[in-house]
Amino acid sequence: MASLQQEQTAARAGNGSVATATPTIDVTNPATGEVIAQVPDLGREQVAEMARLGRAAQPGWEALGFEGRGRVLLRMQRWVMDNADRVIRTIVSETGKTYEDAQLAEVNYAANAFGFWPRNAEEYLAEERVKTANVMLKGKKLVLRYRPVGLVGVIGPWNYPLTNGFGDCVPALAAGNSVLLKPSSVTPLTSLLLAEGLRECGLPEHVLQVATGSGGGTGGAVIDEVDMVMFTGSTETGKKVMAQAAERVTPVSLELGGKDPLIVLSDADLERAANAAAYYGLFNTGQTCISVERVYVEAPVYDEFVAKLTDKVRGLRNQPSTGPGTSEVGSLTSPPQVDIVEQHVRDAVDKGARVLVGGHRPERPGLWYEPTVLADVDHSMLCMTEETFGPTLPVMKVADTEEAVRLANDSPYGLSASVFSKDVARGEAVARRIEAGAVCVNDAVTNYLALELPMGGWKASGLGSRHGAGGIRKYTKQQSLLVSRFHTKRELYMFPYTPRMTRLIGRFQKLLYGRGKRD
Ligand code: TXE
Repeated sequence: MASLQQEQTAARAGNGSVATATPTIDVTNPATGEVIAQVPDLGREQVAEMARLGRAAQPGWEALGFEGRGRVLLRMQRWVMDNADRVIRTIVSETGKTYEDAQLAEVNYAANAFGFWPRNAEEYLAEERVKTANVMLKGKKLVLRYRPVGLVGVIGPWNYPLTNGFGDCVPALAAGNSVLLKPSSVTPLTSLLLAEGLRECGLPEHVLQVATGSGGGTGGAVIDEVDMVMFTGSTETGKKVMAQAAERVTPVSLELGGKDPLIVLSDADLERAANAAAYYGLFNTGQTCISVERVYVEAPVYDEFVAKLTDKVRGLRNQPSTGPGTSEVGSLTSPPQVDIVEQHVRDAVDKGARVLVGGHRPERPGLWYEPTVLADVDHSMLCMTEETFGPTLPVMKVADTEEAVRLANDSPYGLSASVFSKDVARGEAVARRIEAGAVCVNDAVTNYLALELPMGGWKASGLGSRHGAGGIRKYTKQQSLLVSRFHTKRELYMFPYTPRMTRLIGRFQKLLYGRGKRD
């Protein structure tokens, strides 16, 4: 059951307005099946009140400037490190992931983000003086500036409650916005704990509020209240979010599903490729938007690669993580995931795939599925075409590079991909042909750690991007200024129109645009 601190945090998330009548949602530890806390399931009126408070707090936060806001966020970087073990254990308790998955892909990311955004926000959002080649505007001052949108709504998923929910709040705050964060109803505790941390670090009241509750209910109410929506989740829900946001012409940034391919060329370092496939396919129990979801291997090295991969996956401990170094692959996090994984494996086997390791639900409480390698798969199978989001690695033999590229691109998704070859120039040439927002050569996933490098999906994988200049500018509205400093009382083209002036303007246009050799 909820600790006193959790109950208090939950109550405060609703600004103390959580009446006893507010319905609650159980939070379950998916590794054990035990209910560990309850949080309020906030309704429309409560979300509207939070939005009002967030809007009221925003101008004061913006007025602190980059330096004042940066001080709070940088203090939070230290807080995350000082409280790392507590944060990790909270994440592990509500996601079922391993200690290391929470440490590396969540705490590490958050600590980095709480330093990166305050250090770079000012430069990314600096006013720009713009020069124009248009002679009609000579002498005028042109400026591009960025203003915070006001109130940002962040709707987060359950696979990375810190990185992909809370992590998106950091650039929004650095830009001077207030934020309403709607964490997944499956994993709200991490967001509540981090919000508590930000308050301890001096974030003014109501600048960041956590609206716990259901997707369509609380999440839908958030969409209707905010000035911009950052959503991470499934493509199906992303479309609904986009449609609802369209009602008020609210901008959205969407990070959606993926079916990321890993290509092993015949000249690859097979040891590295197999280690990378095992790790980047199975860390976080395969529940990473950019995890390796399918593998294509050129025929001459297929058997050797599959043998290496199978060996590595067979040695993995798939059990509850009770502390550092106690398990490699944790439980799944969201209840429907086990059924999806089971369905994909069964479908593959029914159509002729071989299970080389794994392939079952272990007999224990909680949401478990064994790390699984599937060989002899093809594109008639769900495991190669639909997002599995679980601990499976389907490996397909391809005749050559052309077939690998064609199949890698044969997907409605285009989030990321990776290519392995000892010939890095060849690897890079293949990478450039993949239809995805990010492609790694002799690596996978790690592009996500470079906060300077934009990360966003093509096709059904999303809209907009995280990281880089675009990762903070999306939380702002652009304003262009034109200031006319030296001018006459009347421009020549202004009223009244006369035949002489119209002819003169025509001649002037020909002089400007009608001369010169073209080809
Ligand atoms: O996510 P949803 P689900 C994929 C993965 C998984 C599938 C479904 O394949 O099997 O999505 O997961 C909130 N208005 N990814 O159903 O529904 C919801 O409460 C507003 C990939 O659990 O997309 C949660 O906070 N909000 C992904 C968030 O949306 C709504 C990570 C995401 O939930 C809403 C997770 C609505 N109508 C799953 N309905 C990635 N890209 O990393 C739900 N929500």
